[in-house]
Amino acid sequence: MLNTVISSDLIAERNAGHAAALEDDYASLGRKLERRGIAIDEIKDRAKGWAVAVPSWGAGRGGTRFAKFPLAGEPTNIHEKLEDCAVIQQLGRTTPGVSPHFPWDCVEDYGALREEAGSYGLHFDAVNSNTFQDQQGQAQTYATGSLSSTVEATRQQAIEHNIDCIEFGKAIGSSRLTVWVGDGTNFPGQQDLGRSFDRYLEAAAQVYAALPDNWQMMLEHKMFEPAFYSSVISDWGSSLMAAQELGEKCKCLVDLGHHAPNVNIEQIVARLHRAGKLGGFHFNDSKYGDDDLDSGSINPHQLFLVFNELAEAAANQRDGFDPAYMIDQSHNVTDPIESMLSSAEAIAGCYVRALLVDRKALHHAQDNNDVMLAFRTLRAAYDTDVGPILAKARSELGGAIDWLQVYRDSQYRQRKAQERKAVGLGAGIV
Ligand SMILES: [Mn+2]
Repeated sequence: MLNTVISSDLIAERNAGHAAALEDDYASLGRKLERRGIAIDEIKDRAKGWAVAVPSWGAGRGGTRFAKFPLAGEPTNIHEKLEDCAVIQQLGRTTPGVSPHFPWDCVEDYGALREEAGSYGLHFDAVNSNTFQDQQGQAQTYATGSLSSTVEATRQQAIEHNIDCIEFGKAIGSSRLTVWVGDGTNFPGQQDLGRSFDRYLEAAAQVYAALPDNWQMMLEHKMFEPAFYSSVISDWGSSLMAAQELGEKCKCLVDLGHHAPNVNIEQIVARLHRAGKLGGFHFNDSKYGDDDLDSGSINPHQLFLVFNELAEAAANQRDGFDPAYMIDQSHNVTDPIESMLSSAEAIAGCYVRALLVDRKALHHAQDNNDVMLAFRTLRAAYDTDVGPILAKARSELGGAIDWLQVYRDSQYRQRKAQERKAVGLGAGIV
């Protein structure tokens, strides 16, 4: 029996109030799709199988380097984060995976933590290492670099931390390690751009060597921040070079916010797939830089185009095509549970829209250089309101048709504000 955090009766009761309208909308959309040769139930069933992981750190309020405004009742440890992730999964039914972060989520007993997640119907996804900040009592500082540090002892400390993360991950049932380093420089001349990459590769190879056979190492690139002149793994080119050099089990992770403005991310996705190196995603959205805004809140069309490339990739698979999908965003002004439910829905919506693309017609138009027909074929899928498909999939899995209504009616956050200890003020964004 699963530990349900939100009353199943409340979900069923609220769903009953929306059932007739949903059936009407679903039937109407079904007729529309049928005219396009698409069986709506098949799409809905695929939506039911879709999943995107949530980050444990996303359950708390984010912040900027200026300030963080805490939320009453936000989680203060991994156990409370899991409880919040359980709410997201119970209402939305697309987020059974939780991606932990170490040392933030370190515990004494990882076997027990795995069971705790399982009691909510959750499992652990990729584990994330942290060599971008110093911890209490740490021997070496990461102030001027970690895996690429000029100091041998610092590189060694960063290697050992990543290997520890693999061990924690093994105990909680994970099989992927995501490595993002904040290494870089703020001044021209501060470090040699070539030699810092060499040092990174040499250290990362030692982490790679510790990977179990069935594991994958995902390299996350980021153009800037915390370094503002140069970053060691700054772009998909550096990431691909490193992944190719490290070996077969190493792939690239695409965080949507970690590119220069206006970069064609969907093309990067296609290129990485071509190289057999598309490891996974961190979904979020941005307007100016790495703003870590909610997925699909600014540019839903770009998100759809990424999923269109993923649909093409799935149809033209290369060795080991199995990207890890995860949300990675900073919820500075919303309740993180609401943001992640909204984001998971936006992401699933783009996945479903990509399934609706008439690929035969698209490829035919492309091959014949019928530009407008190719564009309109793609746009027809994007313009389709897939809300009824997502709501139907959710409700059939026991989730909430109107998750925002049920969440607010449950008074979950207000209850947690009474039970949980207050979070301190401070800055912090990842
Ligand atoms: Mn990320």
